[in-house]
Amino acid sequence: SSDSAAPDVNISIDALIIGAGFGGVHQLIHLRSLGLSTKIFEAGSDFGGIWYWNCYPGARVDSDLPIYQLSLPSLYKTWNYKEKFPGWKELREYFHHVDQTLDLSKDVYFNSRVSEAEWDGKEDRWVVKTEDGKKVAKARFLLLCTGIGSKYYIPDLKGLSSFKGIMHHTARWPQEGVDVKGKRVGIIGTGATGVQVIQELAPDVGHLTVFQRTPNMALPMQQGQVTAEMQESMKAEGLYTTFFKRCRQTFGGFAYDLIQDKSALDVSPEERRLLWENLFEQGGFRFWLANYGDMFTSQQVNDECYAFWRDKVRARLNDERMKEKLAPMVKPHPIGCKRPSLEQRYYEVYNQDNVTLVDINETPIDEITPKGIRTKDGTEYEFDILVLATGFDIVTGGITAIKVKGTDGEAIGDKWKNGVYTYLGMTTATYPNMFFLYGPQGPTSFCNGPSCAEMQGEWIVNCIKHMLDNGYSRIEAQKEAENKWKEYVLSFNERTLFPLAKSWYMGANIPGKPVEPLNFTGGVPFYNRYCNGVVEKGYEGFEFAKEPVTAQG
Ligand code: NA7
Repeated sequence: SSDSAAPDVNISIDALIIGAGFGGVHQLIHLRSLGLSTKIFEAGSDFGGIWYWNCYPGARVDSDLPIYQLSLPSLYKTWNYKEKFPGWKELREYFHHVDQTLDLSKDVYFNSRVSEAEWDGKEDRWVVKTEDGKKVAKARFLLLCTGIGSKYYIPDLKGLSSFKGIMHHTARWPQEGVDVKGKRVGIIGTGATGVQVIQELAPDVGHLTVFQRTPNMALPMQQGQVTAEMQESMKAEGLYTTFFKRCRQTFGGFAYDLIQDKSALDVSPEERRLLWENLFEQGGFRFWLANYGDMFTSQQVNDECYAFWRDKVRARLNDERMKEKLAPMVKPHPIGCKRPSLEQRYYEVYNQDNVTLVDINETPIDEITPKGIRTKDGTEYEFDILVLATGFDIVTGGITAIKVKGTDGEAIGDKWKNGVYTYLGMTTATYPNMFFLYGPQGPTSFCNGPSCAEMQGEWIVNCIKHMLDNGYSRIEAQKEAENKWKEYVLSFNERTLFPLAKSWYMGANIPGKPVEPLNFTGGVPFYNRYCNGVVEKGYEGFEFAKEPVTAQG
């Protein structure tokens, strides 16, 4: 018999981490080194974070070798990737390597989705509970390492539950896979995920119908196989440490950087063109994050970048209608201001006879039927499988999905209902001893994941060390400090073209979500300098205490 009132696990520890992806794993490793008793509650049944959940066909990281890994020598010295841009299976193997090397599993509770956390001001402790009521942790520090994509989003489409075929959101793709061979497949969404699924499935399916709302300005990935020998010789030459260091100096935390010392318009059209050809040839995010920086601030430069991209794409398409749908003559939004996907054979898919592209601006989806999708013009498309690649309540959704209650008992989702407030993108006022990695108002969404997890993670670990060294039991961000940070985030963003695109960067992908910049768009070096400056000024904007407030009163 089960007693639902008594939790199976009831622990009292120094630090509780939510999430076992890059952020959570980094925190576990380093908080353990500080001598803190630390545990992770992870919703999935394995390590990997987004690479646990995102196991849809073609799921793959957009960061190229060797930077998509932690920079700890004990980890990278004993690990080699097989692909330049590794897929989800290889990334899971990487996490198993990290686990085996550093013996992490013993501190992780899997299948443990956290539903609430409450601050206990009498003891300066967080009380954290899992959804099933089976686990409770009392911890001095709470680390939210829930990533940007832990809360997936399904639009409220009429008749959705009536569909009789197989239907999955990409973030909940069955771990064992789905047989698509020869099937009629429909897919809604052409974001980073949609592009990957479409190019992966197209060769195998019977017929593929893509429902597109906004064309993705996808860039050439230039995928490749990589050998262990090549990686070992890079390590022997000390190149890995150079790469890891470089990632902290560049706008996007990648090994390449924006050109900031001149405008694209300062050089001749020929010189610009040569650079762009080169960026395309090298692939990855280079056309986005190694381009002229004023692509993000000048419409004229952005127009030229768009025209270059558009002509490249059109040259790969046979059909005039497809050209106009996938790479319109008139730019629908500034290029680079919605997240570009990296593609391998995406555009060639649309030259296949068994592929249909439905522009839902032209013919909106009317309803989901038992057999498929009916559009407003009366056409019914029939499917065996329906794929929802409709994205996430991104950046904030993973945090607000948990009922985190701070000093005034307010849930964080309520505090952020009309807009996000954080200090440095890592803390928020009235939530003492709570830190988040990869959260809103940080540089995360333009940043190579592990680089960002390490930069923010180290700042947090050093902050906690500062508290231990000084005998503090509590740290709290001040309201004025978070207001100032918000102004800073807004002022950077206002100087860019980002507000002109209806994107998840602006919270605009979820109906009803406040439209505001969810990221710090000043880039990694600015961000690091600011955060380090706060430390140099004695943790300016934070208040510390040595005992619980109530005990003092
Ligand atoms: P995204 O980038 O948010 O893409 C979601 C896609 O779904 C996008 O093409 C949307 O069109 C489309 N969408 C969303 N709602 C609807 C409705 N109601 N009807 C039709 N189409 C819709 O999510 P991804 O999973 O691709 O990528 C998420 C990020 O995770 C990625 O950028 C990486 O950083 C990692 P829209 O463009 O809004 O017109």
